[in-house]
Amino acid sequence: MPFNIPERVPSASQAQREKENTLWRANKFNGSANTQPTTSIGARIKELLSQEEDLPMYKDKPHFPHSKRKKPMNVRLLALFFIFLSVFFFKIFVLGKLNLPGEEGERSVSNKWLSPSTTKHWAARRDAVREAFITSWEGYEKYAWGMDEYRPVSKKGKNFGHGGGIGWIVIDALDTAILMNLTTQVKHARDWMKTSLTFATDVEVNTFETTIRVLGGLLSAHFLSTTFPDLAPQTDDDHHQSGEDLYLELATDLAERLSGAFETQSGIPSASVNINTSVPVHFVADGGASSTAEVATLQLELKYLAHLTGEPMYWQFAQRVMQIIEANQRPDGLVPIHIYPGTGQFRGQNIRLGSRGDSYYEYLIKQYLQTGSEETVYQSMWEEALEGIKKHLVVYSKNADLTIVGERQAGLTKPLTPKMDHLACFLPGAIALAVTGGHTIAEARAALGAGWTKEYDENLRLAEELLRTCWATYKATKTGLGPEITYFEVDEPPRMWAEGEQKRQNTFLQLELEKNEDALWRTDVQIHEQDLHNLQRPETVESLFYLWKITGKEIYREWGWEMFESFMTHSRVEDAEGQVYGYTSINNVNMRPAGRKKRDNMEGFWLAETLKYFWLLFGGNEAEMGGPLALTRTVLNTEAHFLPRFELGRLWKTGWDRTNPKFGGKQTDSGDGHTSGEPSLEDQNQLTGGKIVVPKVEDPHDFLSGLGEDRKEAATGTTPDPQVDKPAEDDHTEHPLNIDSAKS
Ligand code: DMJ
Repeated sequence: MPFNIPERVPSASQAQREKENTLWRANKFNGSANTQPTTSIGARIKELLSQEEDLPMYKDKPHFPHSKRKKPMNVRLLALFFIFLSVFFFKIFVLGKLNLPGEEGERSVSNKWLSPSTTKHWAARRDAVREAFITSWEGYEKYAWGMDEYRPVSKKGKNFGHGGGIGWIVIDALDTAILMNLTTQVKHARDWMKTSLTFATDVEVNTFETTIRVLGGLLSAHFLSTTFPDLAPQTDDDHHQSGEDLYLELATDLAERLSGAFETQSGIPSASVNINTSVPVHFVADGGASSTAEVATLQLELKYLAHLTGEPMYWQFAQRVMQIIEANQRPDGLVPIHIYPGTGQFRGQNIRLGSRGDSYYEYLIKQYLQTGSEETVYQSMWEEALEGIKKHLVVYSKNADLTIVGERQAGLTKPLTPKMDHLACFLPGAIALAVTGGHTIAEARAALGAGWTKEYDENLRLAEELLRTCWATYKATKTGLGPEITYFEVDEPPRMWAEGEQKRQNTFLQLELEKNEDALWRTDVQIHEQDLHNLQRPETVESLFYLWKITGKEIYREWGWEMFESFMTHSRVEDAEGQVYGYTSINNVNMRPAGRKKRDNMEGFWLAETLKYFWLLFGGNEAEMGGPLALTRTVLNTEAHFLPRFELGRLWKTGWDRTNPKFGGKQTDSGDGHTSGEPSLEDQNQLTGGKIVVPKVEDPHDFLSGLGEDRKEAATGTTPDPQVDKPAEDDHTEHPLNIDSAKS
C-alpha cells in the first residue's frame, strides 16, 4: 500500500521542545495555590516532594534529566539539602536492606524513588521504570535517533542498510511509549515514521525478528492507539482517528515485503528476506535451515493482520507452517531447532526450550488464545508439548532440588544437558498463562468448578518452580543480573520430574532462596566464562509478570524490583558529569563495578519488553489492565507487543486438523482457513485428505525451487552453502541481521 508523506510535518526541534516544556511548567505552577511562598524548609521539602507525587499518572510529564539551566540560589540550596537528606536516608535504610553496597567506583543509585518513603510504593516504582524508559529513549534520541542499532557507550548508531533505518528500535519501543502516555515521544516517533522511514530499502532482514519487532510493533501501536485514543493522544490524523492509518499502512507495506520469505518450496519461510525485492535470501549458516522457533513465531502477527485487512494470504502463510510442523515426526510434541524451507523437514535432533526452540512453544498456546480459544489444534499441540517437556527435559538439581528445563542436544534418547538459556525463562509465564487463560487462579477455579484438575495445580507448581530457578540465576551473580546461559549440577543420571520426583518434594513450595553466601542452592548454579554477559533480556521479568498476575503473590513483584535495581545500578551509562543517559548490555554479571565491563549495545527489546514488563509488573495502566488490556482479552507477542484476541467469526476458520488420530485428527474441507470462497490451500499447497505431503527434494539447499525464474535469479546473488549438511551444534552463528545472535 503506497504511503504518502503528509503535507503538515510538525517540527520536533529542540527549540520547539523547550517552548513546550516551558509552557507546560508555566501551566502547572501558575495560579496554583501551591505556588504561595513557603516559610519553613521542612514544609518546602514536603511541597517539592508533593509536586512530584502530584503529577498526574498519565500526564506526559516533560523530563529534564540533563538540564543545565541555572536555578535560583534558594532552589539550589534546597536541592543540595534535599540531596544530602536523601543520601543520608538512602545509606541508612536502603543500602542495608536492599543489599546494594556502594563499592568504590560503583556509585549507588541515587534516584528519588529509592528513598525510604517510596521503596515500598508500587506507583513510585512504576514511575521509576517510566523514568528509566525516558532516559533510555532520550539517549537514543540524542545519539542514534532512527537508527537500527544503538551503541550507548560510544554514543553511536548504525543502520542495517545504506539507506535510513527501518524502525528497528523506534517502532519496537513505540507501544511502550504509548502505554506510558509519553505524548511527546510518540509524536517524535510518528513524525519520523512519516518523514524518514521507508521499507523500500535494499536490505536483507531476518524474517522473524522483523516480524516480531517491527510488524508486531506497528500492529500493537494500531491496536493501542485506536483502543485508547487518550493515551499519548496524537492530533496529526483525522479527528477521533488517532494514528490508525499510519501504523496500519506501514504494517501492510512491510508485510507485503516480508511475504517473499514464504515463497519457498515447502512454505516454511526462509530465515532472511530482502525487503526491497521481497526475495528470500539463502542463509548460508545452518545448512540453509531456518530456526524452528523463528518460522513458528510469526503466526500471531500475520493472523491479526489478516483479521484487520481481510487478506487471506497472511492467514495461509501462518497456518501452513504449523501444518508442516505437524506433518513432521515430533516425538512427544518436541521439535528439533532447525527446519529446511526446501523440504519442510527438521534438521538434526537438537531439542531445547532456549534459543531457536523457545517461542515455537510459546506461540502454540498463544495462537489458541488469540482466536478466542476456538482453534483447539494449537491447544492440543501445546498440551502434547508440555507433557513432552515434563517427560524428557525437566530435572532437579543435585543439592538443592532447583527445577530445571534442560536440553537434549543429540535427541531424546541421548543424555540430557543441564543447561538453561536465559531465553528459556519465558516458559514459567507461558505455562501459567496456559492453565488459566490469563485469569487469576481464583477466577479460573471458580469458572471451571469440577473441571479444574490436579494437572492444573501440577502445572502451576512447575511454573513457579521454574521461575524460582530463573530467579536463582540472578541471585547467584555479584551484580544481581542473570547471565545469558546457566548450567546446573545434577545427579548422574539426572533425577527426572517425570519419574515421580516432584512428589518427593515438599508440598509447600519455599519460594524464597536462602540468602547466605554458602547456601546449598548456590553450589548447583554454574556459569561458564563465555556465558557471563547480560543482554538486558526480558524473559525472567516476563514470567514474573505473568505469575504475579495469575497467582497474586507479592513476592514476584519484590523480585522484580530487586532485578530492576540491579539493572539501574549495573547497566547504566553516564556522561562525564555523572548524568545517566542510558542503559546497556554488560559483559560480565560477576564483575562489580560492572562499569568496567559495559557491552556497547542496547537492543530494542530493552524498551519494548524488559522495561514494559517491569512497568506492567508494578501496576502498568491500572484501569486499562482490567479492561481491553486484560490478559484475558489480549495476547502479547513474543516481543511484548499487545495484540487483541478476536473470534474467528464468519471469515476465518482453522483450515486443518491434527494428522495424528490420537489427537482427534480428521479430514477438513479446506486448508486455507478462509471461508469466503478463496481458492483453498489444498490445491495450492499439496494438501491431501487434510494431510500435508512434505515435498521430497534431492538437495535440501534448493529451497528456491518453488520460485519463478525471475525471482530465483535475483535470489541467487548469494552463494549457496557448499557444505555437507551436519547436525547443528553451534546454534549461535552470527548473521548480519541476527544481531541478537543467541536469540531464537
Ligand atoms: C526477543 O526479541 C523476543 O522475546 C524473542 O522471542 C527472544 N529474544 C528476544 C529477547 O530476549
